[in-house]
Amino acid sequence: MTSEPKVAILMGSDSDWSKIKPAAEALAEFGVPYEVRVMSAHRTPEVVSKYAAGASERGIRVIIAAAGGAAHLAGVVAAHTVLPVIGLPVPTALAGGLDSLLSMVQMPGDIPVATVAVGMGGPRNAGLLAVQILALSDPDLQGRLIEFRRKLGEKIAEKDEALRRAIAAESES
Ligand code: RP5
Repeated sequence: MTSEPKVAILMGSDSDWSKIKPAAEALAEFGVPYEVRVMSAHRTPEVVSKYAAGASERGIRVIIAAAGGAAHLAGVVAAHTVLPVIGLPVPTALAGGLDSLLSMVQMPGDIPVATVAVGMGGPRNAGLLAVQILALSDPDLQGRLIEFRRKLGEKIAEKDEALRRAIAAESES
């Protein structure tokens, strides 16, 4: 993106990207500038601490941190900044990513990480949650979120109607 990034999407490995891309797509949908970086709490700990400590000064307002397995990235990032950190657990071969989820969600008191779902809507929700945080101080963005929810309501109402019609047609035949 060309304008200064407001959200950072960090991931422990480039192998995570294909699984977390919907986070970036949600940010793009709302026109929020973001940057994407690969850095690891275990393989490149100095890079992570330096990045997290300097993120606020660079204009980053929310950090999304994705990792799988022994998923410490979000916690380590949160330890080095007071910016809100959204933890995005990456699915793995072990019980669908339960290892990632538990590694990320069980933070000790005082250092919060707002962890979203592993798989399913998790990556998209990470992006949307970042948008909602930014919208607290951006009325335009808030308006776009309200419009998004309105359209969502319409879509669900259409699906409700279509399903009820299909069931009624089935029972008549
Ligand atoms: C974690 O280890 C990464 O976030 C990734 O989910 C997992 C495996 O990484 P690779 O071995 O594929 O690089 O740190």
